[in-house]
Amino acid sequence: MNEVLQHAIAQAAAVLAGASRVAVLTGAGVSAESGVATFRDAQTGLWSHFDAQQLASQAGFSADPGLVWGWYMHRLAMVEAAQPNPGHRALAALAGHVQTLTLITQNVDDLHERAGSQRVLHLHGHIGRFHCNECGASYYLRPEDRQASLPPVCHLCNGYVRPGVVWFGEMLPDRILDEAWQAAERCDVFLVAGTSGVVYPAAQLPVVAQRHGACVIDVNTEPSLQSEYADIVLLGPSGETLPAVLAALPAQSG
Ligand code: BJW
Ligand code: ZN
Repeated sequence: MNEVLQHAIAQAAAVLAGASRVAVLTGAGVSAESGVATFRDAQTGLWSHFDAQQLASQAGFSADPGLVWGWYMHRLAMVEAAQPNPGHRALAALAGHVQTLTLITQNVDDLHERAGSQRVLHLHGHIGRFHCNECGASYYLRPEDRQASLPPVCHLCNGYVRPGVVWFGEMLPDRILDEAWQAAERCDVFLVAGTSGVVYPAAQLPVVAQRHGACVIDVNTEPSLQSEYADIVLLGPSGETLPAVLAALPAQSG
């Protein structure tokens, strides 16, 4: 670990140790070390000819429901095979060091929960939940649906069943977004990890936090849109930098 990163880790630990309210926003990069492809890297192999932004949309689903269904089944299998990594575990443990920690994620996987985080605000939904695209009725996935060339059909309205995620152009779940917004407005420290920061309204949250006086920490393997304005930038994999921040917290904090 280089000196610049070590210094940034010490700075991050110092501000977290002095904070009562912490909000965390995670993105796909936090699950990358668990083997889940990041969103903008999700078009590997079989999927390399498709545009993820087009697949994750109502227009993409209408144009080719079987293609979009297959993409989600492929990604669901990837999530199910994955295990939480030290970054997820460090964030779960961080909750024990501060008075209030609000964990907000754009990820549709459940790796934060499996790492022990208690309540996770999923801005973009869940890849393992399903509902009818037309009438909203909930569905469980049957084993035979996984390999099917078309999505299952709703027995109430004949619409296609889709994953319970938020596509481009769709509204985020109201209450979850409100809660995330309030946490951003009220926190002392806003930690952003593993997100490119290109997707709104999630990308607005650290900006809101900083405008309300919070210290913004950005964790990413590459400079991101947040690192342009963050107060502290940790340039390195979250599975290494987040445990290092946790280890640098004074034992008596919280
Ligand atoms: C590591 C690492 C390691 C790698 N350690 N780091 C304002 C301005 C402009 C546009 C808009 C706006 N407001 C709304 C919009 C439109 C749109 C939008 O944002 N478009 C932009 C692309 C321009 N937003 C919406 O449509 C949202 N809805 C909405 O606003 O409704 C109201 C409305 C409707 C209509 C018109 C106007 C308003 C909905 C957004 C839903 C996003 N959904 C997706 C798909 C979910 C389902 C699925 O997974 O398939 O969510 S898109 C995709 O991007 C997914 C992700 O959650 C999201 C963010 O991606 P993320 O997590 O940042 O991943 P990557 O891959 O981009 O980045 C990974 C990062 O990790 C990289 O930086 C790496 O370097 C890093 N990394 N390894 C640390 N080990
Ligand atoms: Zn239906």
